Amino acid sequence: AMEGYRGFLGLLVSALLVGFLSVIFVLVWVLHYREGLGWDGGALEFNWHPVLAVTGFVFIQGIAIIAYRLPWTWKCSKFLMKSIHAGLNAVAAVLAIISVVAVFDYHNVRSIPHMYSLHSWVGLTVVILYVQQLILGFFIFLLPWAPLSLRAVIMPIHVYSGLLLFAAVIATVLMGVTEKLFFVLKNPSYHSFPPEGVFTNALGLLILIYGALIFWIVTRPQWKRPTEPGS
Ligand code: ASC
Repeated sequence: AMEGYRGFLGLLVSALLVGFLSVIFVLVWVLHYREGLGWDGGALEFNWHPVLAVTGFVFIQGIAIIAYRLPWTWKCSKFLMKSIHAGLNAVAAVLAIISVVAVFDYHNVRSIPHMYSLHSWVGLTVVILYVQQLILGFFIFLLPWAPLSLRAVIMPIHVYSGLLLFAAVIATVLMGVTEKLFFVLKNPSYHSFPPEGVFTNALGLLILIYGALIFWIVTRPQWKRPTEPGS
């Protein structure tokens, strides 16, 4: 048991480090290589989009996914842990929505068409389904009214949907990074390996590795929260 715990801690610290580094990288990208941050209808406002997507929709969502796996919380009430899981996902949803608002606002000011790219199709779908997952989870699992039989039917769907959405968010971020680099790296162009291109490629890799670590942690049966009778 102690061995399994040490293995868990090593992976948890690795995941948190890689996730935190992803947030640092996206900040360095917009603050150092791009124009910085602001709410001006221009590039400064657009730059909130990657920052909030990576911070909220990737990093915080990843922590929400593994909330039940933290062994020192296993003595906490199930309701408290559900509240933390729901609360982190709610914060992630709000940041994701603000990140989308920033892009729509930027497109409006610049008269750029909305929703033409694959990134936007998958991304908006994922935001809408994520909010739906949050609302369904709130009413079915957090509030005390739903019968156990309904919870038992919905739980596998909730777990599958949550992991699928997390994977789709990461795929969306990789598409977003790629299209942004092709848009902005003109002189020198992306294909000439400029520092911003290499650095932001590394950001994409970090996000993929973060997803891989979260997915590993959450799929180890031995690291699941012990079930209590009647839950
Ligand atoms: C819950 C809860 C669980 C699941 C389970 C579904 O609300 O705390 O562990 O749903 O009852 O099978």
